[in-house]
Amino acid sequence: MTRLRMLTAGESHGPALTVIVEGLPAGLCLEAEVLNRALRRRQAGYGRGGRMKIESDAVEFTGGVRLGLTSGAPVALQIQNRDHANWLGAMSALPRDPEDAEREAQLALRRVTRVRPGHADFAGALKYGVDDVRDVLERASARETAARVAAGAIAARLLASLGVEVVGHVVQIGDVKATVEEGFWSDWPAACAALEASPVRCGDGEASVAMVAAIDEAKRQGTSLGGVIAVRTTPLPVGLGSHVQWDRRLDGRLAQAVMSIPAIKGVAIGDAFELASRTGHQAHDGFAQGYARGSNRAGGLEGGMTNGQPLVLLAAKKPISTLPRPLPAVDLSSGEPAPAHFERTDACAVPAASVVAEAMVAWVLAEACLEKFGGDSLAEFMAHFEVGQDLQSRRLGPRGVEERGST
Ligand code: EPS
Repeated sequence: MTRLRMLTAGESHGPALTVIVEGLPAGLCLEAEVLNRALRRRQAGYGRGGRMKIESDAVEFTGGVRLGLTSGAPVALQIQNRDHANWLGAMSALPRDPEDAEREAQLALRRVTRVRPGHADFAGALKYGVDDVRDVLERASARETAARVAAGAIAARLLASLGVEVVGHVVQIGDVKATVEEGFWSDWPAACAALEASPVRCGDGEASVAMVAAIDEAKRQGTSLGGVIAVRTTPLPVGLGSHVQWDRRLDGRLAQAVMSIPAIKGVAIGDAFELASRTGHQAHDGFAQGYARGSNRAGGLEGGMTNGQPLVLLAAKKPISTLPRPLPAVDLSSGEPAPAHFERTDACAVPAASVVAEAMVAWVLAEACLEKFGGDSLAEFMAHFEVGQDLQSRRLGPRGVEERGST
């Protein structure tokens, strides 16, 4: 059993999203406002649709936190769906009542049978044997990622106690590519502030403007845009993950977590696909001076373990498949051709997805840190971390620590 577990529940237009996080040490400071800040960042980003004008995501702790601190018990929280008020009849847990004409009318209004290509609708309806695709789409909706961002913010809190920070940002929307030089990260707080100030969470001001224009154009055309997300951390402790077994390798675990975000179709670590066409001499990060490296092409991972460099992960997000100008599809109730279902959508959710990817990376890293350092209380966890750092420092000597940089 993994040390840290997360379960989410809830439908997009149901009463609330629920999250349970189990395995946290006791004594971790958790304030709702810290999680709410992360939720607001997920709601923002140019290109979001009508739903985000209705919601004002905020958590309510219902277990595991007392007087602002974790107790070691499972942390449970809820995020209300404000839009649920408009879906009371259609999303009620009560059994159908054929005599309730008003509710039957609401159910008919919200019934979906025209499947959206690219979404879970077709496969989900066949797999679960449902006539109303709403049974599938309500849970497949990217609304679920609000729950993950809340859990990720808890993970980030744990990482912060070790001096580790994680941030997600956007490096491409449609065909507009950003240029973010390595020097951008030399001042971490300034870099993060620049990302928050961009309407699309992009570190390249010129590209941000072009991305906004591209989103406007996509909206005009009734279509949507995808893009490329990057997640970056401050230097990580050496040795998170392991080379000894396939399911302990951190690169695989990170890829699984990030690939599980709706619409993410590819994950790359470091220079990844570019490495494929380079020679070995051009692909690896030589020890330039003592333990110092002149580059980070490996993206901070070697042999499935962190190597003390910042983690750099990229993720490709396909355009949202709910389209104002619908794709040709099929009506499952008749088998006849019909345009895909459309209610409303986001022209571009790449900035939001970068916040979700940040949450998932923070989650996997927190899990790996808990695995390596253990501890039932935060004090114990931090003490184990200090001992580990101390042992590694003694092994490398003062020069090694200086050259490798400390976390
Ligand atoms: C989302 C909530 C959804 C969409 C979007 C993401 O709200 P609704 O379905 O009420 O419009 O805005 O999800 C999708 C477009 C999708 O295809 O899943 C959210 O909270 O992020």
